[in-house]
Amino acid sequence: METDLTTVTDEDIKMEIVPHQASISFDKTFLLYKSALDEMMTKINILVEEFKIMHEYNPIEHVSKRIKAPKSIVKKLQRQNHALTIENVVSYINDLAGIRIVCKFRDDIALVAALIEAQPDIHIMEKKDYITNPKPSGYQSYHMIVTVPVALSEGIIETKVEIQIRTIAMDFWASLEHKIRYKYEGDIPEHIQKELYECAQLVTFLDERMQKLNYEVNDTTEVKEEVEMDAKTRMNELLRLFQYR
Ligand code: 0O2
Repeated sequence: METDLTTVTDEDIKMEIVPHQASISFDKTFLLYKSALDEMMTKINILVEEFKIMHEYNPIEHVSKRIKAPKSIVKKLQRQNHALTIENVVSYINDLAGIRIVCKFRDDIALVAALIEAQPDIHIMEKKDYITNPKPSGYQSYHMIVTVPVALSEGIIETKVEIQIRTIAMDFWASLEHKIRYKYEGDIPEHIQKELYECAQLVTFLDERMQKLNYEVNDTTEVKEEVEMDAKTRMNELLRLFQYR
């Protein structure tokens, strides 16, 4: 039996779903996604710690996680013309569990994405490169939809997580644009859209300049020698691949 979510409010989706006796329990579904976030965060933290020890450098500035707000879940399903059921939430909402990784420099994004991709138990479902191809709004970010195994009593459940990777400057732009979009309920006046688009171009300019400056002040030869010395490790393979630093 499918769960009818038509009466769901943004106040408390849970209170609305539970009385309909879901075939997939609401509590269990959200436990699954929360656990997937925890699993993914642990993996990212280990990668960062390992990278710091090996290369005395942390490509990640900060990481945040969130479970999508009920109101946004309902809006997205309605926009996609899907019935408001918990089954459709699981099938069609790819970003129910979301992680945002903010990096210092533009080149760090490819490095972090490759480190995640190299995890043997992470399955990559989809990649969207809005850095090479920014959205018409000017939005820049690298998106991955992955599945991460979550061990429940009945077995392993591969659970979807959306990972957004971007620079500090891209994140600054996206958070302000998001606020503006919300204020105008998606219908941003044309002159503000234009201003935002120009700011996005400044973000690209700033990221490129900062990246260049970073290359200039860091001695890259030391890292290259280190990479060649320990060519067998996966991490250094990745460093070579992305010509890091
Ligand atoms: P919220 O409130 O951030 O959660 P999919 O998720 O793949 O099924 P979609 O929407 O085509 O469908 O995916 P896409 O384009 O990869 O965008 C997913 C998320 O990226 C959005 O989630 C935003 O977080 C972010 N995003 C995409 N475009 C923009 C943009 O122009 N400006 C800003 N600030 N963020 C953007 P939601 O669900 O739209 O919103």
